[in-house]
Amino acid sequence: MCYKRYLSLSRRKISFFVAPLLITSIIFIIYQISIFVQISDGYKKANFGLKLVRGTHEQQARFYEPNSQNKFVCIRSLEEIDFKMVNDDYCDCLDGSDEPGTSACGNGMFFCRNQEHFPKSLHSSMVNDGICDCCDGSDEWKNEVLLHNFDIVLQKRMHKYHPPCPNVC
Ligand SMILES: [Ca+2]
Ligand SMILES: [Ca+2]
Repeated sequence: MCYKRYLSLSRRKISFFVAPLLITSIIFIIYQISIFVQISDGYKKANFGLKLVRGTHEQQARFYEPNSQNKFVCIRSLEEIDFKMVNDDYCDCLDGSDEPGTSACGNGMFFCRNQEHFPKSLHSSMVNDGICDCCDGSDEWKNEVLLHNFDIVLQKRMHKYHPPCPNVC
């Protein structure tokens, strides 16, 4: 009789402690799932929903959106130019930021995404120069073939390819 009473009492004690713990755990798990969903949505938007200007990094996307007057503000030199002058193959900004995807500016940089490999930045003079410098071939987007290309055996030996780029990383 005494043992049964003890058992009943300890079950009540256990349920007194377990029930809040269980409820807290469930709330914690739901909270974690909601955070995971928010992060994965943000990741999808950052990587797939964003239309990036050629030659730019995701973190630069906010600079490459037209302002309310449809202007582009040069990132460091701060001139305002028409947004259509971005990547028009003519250097308009003193800092070269309006031509991230061409070789027009002597001080520009081109960003290769090299998806699933290491991304890298190139000097803009390497854009469309007839040599695949990004391993995803994105720097040779014009696919211009030079008149005096090396044969493919020599290209493989030097690990330097001409367009169309074989996308070898
Ligand atoms: Ca321009
Ligand atoms: Ca190149």
